[in-house]
Amino acid sequence: MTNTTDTTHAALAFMDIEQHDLSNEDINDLQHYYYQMLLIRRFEERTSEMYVKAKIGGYCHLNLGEEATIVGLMAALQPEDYIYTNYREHGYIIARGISPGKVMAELFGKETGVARGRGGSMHLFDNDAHFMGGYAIVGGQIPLAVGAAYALKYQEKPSVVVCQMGDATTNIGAWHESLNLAGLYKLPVLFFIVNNGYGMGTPVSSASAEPELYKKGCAYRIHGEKVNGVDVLAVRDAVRRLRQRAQDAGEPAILDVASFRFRGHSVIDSDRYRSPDLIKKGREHDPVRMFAAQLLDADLVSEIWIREVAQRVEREVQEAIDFANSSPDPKYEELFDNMYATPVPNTPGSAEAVEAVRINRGEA
Ligand SMILES: Cc1ncc(C[n+]2csc(CCOP(=O)(O)OP(=O)(O)O)c2C)c(N)n1
Ligand SMILES: [Mg+2]
Repeated sequence: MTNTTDTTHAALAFMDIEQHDLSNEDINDLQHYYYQMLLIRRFEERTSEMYVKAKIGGYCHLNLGEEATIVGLMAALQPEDYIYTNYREHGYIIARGISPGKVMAELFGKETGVARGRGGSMHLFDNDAHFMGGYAIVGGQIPLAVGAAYALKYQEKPSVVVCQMGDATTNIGAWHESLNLAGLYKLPVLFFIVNNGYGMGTPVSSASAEPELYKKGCAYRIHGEKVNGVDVLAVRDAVRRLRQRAQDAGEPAILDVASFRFRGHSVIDSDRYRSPDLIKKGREHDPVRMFAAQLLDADLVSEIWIREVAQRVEREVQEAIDFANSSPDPKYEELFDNMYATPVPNTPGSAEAVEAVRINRGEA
């Protein structure tokens, strides 16, 4: 049987783009998808550069190659919907409309960041945008997303929850417990699996007894589908349909989104477990370039327009970096504020903790 689950050459064939009929599409939407994908691409490329310059500390995972997956998902959501993600989430919050400057500032650990510099790359959050984070513990977001879907159903609100996660996360116990409750209570939640074929260096087929991930809800009677994550319109349409179903019928669903990660797991992974040939062929499935070709073929944009978007994006990402660079660090006197919602006995108070920081910095 052909294995289309790991990122193999066969899986890449599944990522060939369909020829869509674009005549019924709103051209402004299509142009906006292209702009957002390019913005995420350049944001991530520059993020990688900023990491090497030590402007960003800690872990950092990029969305390079997954731009169509992200923009397709976000294009199908409504403002009232809620989004929970894993740690590979920079592009999602940008596609949700948060300014790249606030995101870059968060990566730099600055006070002007989306989590006031306390979260960093893996904990992006914006309450107003219903962007509920950014979780570094694999699968940590899943029970929370299902809980939120339960709350929405209980309150009879019409919105849905998207739980973005990676392929390897389908092997975590919390997913199965969460699927059970989502199936049992018919919760409006969409499990959006970004299937880039690997959990760090481990391919799907070495980690999952059922390598066709969209089937993993069958024990809980949860519907699943697979879609080409390189094709922004295919992702958008699949999410729209499953979102509507979740809203109307309270039917949860799994969407297995075949994607290709252009680089290693994180910025410090040298990606030796994938063959150079596979990486080269995978990068040929470039969602940004392929969408540009579609728009040009259909005469919906010109080469000049493509160049202008590139210039605009270049400028906006540079502005984001400048904003992050010139923003203040959080005050270290406040670093221990907001750690707990309510007072907790035997934890150091802010004053003692600040004193410890002063001693560490040689200021005491
Ligand atoms: C509970 C837990 N176990 C292990 C890790 C280490 N870890 C971080 S990311 C990762 C792989 C997850 O892969 P996947 O779900 O496919 O997401 P991707 O990184 O490919 O987007 C692992 C094992 C962790 N953060 N949390
Ligand atoms: Mg993965």
